[in-house]
Amino acid sequence: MKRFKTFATTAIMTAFLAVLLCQSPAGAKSISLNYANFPPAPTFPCVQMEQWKSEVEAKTQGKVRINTFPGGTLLGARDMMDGVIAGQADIGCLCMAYQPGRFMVTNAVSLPLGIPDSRTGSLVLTDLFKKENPRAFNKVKVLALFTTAPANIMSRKRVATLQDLSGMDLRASGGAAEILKTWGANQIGMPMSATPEALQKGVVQGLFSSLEVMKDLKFAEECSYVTVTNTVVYPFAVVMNLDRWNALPDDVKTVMENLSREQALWTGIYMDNHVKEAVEWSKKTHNVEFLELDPANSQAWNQTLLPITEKWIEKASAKGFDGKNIVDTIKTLIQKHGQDS
Ligand code: DTR
Repeated sequence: MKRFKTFATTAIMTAFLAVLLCQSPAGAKSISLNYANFPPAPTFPCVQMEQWKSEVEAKTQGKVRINTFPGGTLLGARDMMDGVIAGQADIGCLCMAYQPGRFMVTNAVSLPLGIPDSRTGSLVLTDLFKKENPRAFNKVKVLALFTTAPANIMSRKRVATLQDLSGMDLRASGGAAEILKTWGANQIGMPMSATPEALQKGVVQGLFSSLEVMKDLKFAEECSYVTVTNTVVYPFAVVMNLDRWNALPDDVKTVMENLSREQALWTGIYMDNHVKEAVEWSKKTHNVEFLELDPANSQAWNQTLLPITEKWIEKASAKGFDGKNIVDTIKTLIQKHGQDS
């Protein structure tokens, strides 16, 4: 009997503890949200996801739990937006460059307009979104926006001139893809998550992206050369299923909304520092050569890009957007945020 009593007491205590653990200090049940991401865990979209998770869990004092799914385990790169809309994941991180026509306004930050770093890009994108409130996001709640650092050419062969680039199979998406095409490369589109295999199998000879992947995805093992062009950034969005968002208590919504700008800034600064680290690591560990274009050459490369923005304005206007106004807004925001670092 005594034994039974001890057993019963232990069982009751355990059940009580379990209930306590599922409750916030305020007594409400904990809310569990699934967050999908497409690239592998060490890459920056996943690093920012873990940062956001810790911030939300800390700021809601355990009322919200975020379950993270890196590496496309819940949703893949191109399924992200529709998967979140359909509720397959509560939250998802997407690279808008993988669906260029779908995210016309926000993808305008990947025009060659001179965004110097990820910090500036992330703030420009955040403010552009606030001003334009693009209809492409009507079916989701946007939790955060950020961009990569500017793209550079990572390749197996040395690229010093536009002739070297001519016909070379290189991987890029969205705005960056337009640039590679203009420079005469044979641009091949695919998400970053598919690139390691494509490089290993020789499907592509390199890529055009931000340089932190030299370390995070070990591209320095394949690409012995980097041509520094610092051309365009890739924009990202973190979106949430609208029904799940609407069902959140107001205090949780406030925590998430207040985090939006902070997250853009955190990610931008993390990315810029991490690119520097990856460059040093690539030089030291894999002896990668970094080629800086001389000023005359660099001007020639940039000159070829001038029509891209004009063409984009025409295309956007044909689709009913005020293309010129969007470009002017981005330029003003670059000035604003490029200075306040
Ligand atoms: N530049 C885009 C986005 C990108 C840059 N670094 C990473 C790391 C993991 C996923 C995507 C990205 C691209 O090249 O796809």
